[in-house]
Amino acid sequence: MPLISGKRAFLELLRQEGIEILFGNPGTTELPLMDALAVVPELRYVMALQEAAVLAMADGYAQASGKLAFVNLHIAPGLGNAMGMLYDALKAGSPLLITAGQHDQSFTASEPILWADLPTIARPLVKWSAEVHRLADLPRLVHRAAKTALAPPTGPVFLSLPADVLNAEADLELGAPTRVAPALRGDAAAIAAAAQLLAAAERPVLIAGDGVAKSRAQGELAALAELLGAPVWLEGVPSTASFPASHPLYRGAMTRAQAAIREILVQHDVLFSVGGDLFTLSLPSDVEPVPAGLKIIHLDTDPWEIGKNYPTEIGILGDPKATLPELTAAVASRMSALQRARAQDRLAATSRANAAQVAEIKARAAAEAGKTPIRPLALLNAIGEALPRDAVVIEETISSAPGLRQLIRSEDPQSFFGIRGGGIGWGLPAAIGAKLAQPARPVVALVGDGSAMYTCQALWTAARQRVAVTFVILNNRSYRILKQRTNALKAHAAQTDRYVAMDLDDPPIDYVGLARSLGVAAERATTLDAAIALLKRGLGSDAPLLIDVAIDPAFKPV
Ligand SMILES: Cc1ncc(C[n+]2csc(CCOP(=O)(O)OP(=O)(O)O)c2C)c(N)n1
Ligand SMILES: [Mg+2]
Repeated sequence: MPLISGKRAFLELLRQEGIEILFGNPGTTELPLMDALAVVPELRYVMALQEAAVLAMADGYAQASGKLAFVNLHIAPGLGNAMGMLYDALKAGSPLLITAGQHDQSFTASEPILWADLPTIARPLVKWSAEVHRLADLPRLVHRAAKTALAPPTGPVFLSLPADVLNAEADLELGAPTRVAPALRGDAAAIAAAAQLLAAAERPVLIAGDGVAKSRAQGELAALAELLGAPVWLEGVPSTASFPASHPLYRGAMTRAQAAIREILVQHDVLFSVGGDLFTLSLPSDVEPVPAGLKIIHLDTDPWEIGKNYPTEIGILGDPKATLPELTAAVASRMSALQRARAQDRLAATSRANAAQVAEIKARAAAEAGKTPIRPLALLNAIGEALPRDAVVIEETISSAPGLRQLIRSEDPQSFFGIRGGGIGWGLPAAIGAKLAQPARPVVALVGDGSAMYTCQALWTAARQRVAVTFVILNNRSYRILKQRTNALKAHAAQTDRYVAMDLDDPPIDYVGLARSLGVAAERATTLDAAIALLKRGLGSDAPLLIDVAIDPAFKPV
């Protein structure tokens, strides 16, 4: 073996692991890596100007590609800046290999500037967190990190890279990547028991979690849903298109309010969750969302999610795509002619309910289409009608979201990604990552004005890297969701009509000027027609475009 430096070995290990893009923001402790990159032009460095933007960009790339994404951050403050977006990536189960430069180990006892114990900072938000102490360990730890991020349930991992490890030279055996085969088929006895319960169910309901899109199991889930005539809800804060929105059994996203969840579930006798979080709630309530007597079956790649909150009759550890066909066949073989006839009745009834719901939302959107300022529902409807079939939508619309999962197409499993963790600022950079992952598809980001300001630096990266995303800012000049929620408290703010720290109108933020200053073309739209004309221009362009859409700031229920 010839001598190799740690920094060159590290880049070679990344190439072995299939990494093509490095998302990062450099500082002194990353200079060994930046130096090595000078002679490895095949690895593309995508720089973002704040670490929150770096991390969410890599998250969007990982989710939209299904592949491992690589991040390099600048020691303690860089990792700190990335933590909010790391939380979102953890909740989305994004396979990220996150690294940060660390000081030379001979030096850290003196507590030099920027130093902190990095693995301890990252640990609560990653699957595995470690520091590489010797060059000899580098190959083993990089391969372990990549393997761990991609092993089901997928998620972020963290490695701290001291400068002395990267600068050292050694005869190094680089080893090779390992992958845990993901298509785990669930336990046969449990599948048989689940089939028994589902075949006999009189009013079954299905929940499609993000795990369905991740395992590309939409078709397999649809086959079961059609056999059972069961409505399919997306999980409470869905970040993917886990069930095609055009399917007659599609019911949209489950709510986050206990009483509303209960209202849905009391209509059913068996609930089958495929990879869904039961339930992603928003505020405490005395109402128990799961009615007594509802039998729960749960299939998931993550044993933690099975029976996490509610006793579960049958818990199956397995991959949806690998497991559902066997389950569906077992259900089919157990259903009597009468049960099949009842399932067909349910299918027809649910299809009617679904069609009526979509028609009702579309009618409301049409009634609002002529109003000024632009109503969010009318905007969503117009965008939904204008988007091409192959569009990829990145969603962070916050209070403008109601109706979105009915009005915006989300068909194939890579057509839609939404903010999963709730830490805002994700959308702009995630859209850039998604477009880097899927360059052939048009990518549209729908982002609230408040959310956009957390990571607006990401626009510079879109310009710099020529990433043709169309950014639509839903600009109500406020944190409207917080006003809605404060108003609903029916207390001081509602009585005095004072909403502290929720307005973005004085001074108003000039998103057009902001985008242009970062190299991204931008226009403001105050009518629906202008917004849609600009959207079409963006979709047809090979450069990024930001559209600042003035939408209605009204927040009180009418
Ligand atoms: C990192 C982070 N900081 C603060 C919040 C609290 N928060 C939730 S929604 C919101 C306002 C969102 O405003 P905008 O994007 O304009 O959407 P709108 O409510 O107006 O529809 C804030 C500040 C959060 N969720 N995450
Ligand atoms: Mg807003």
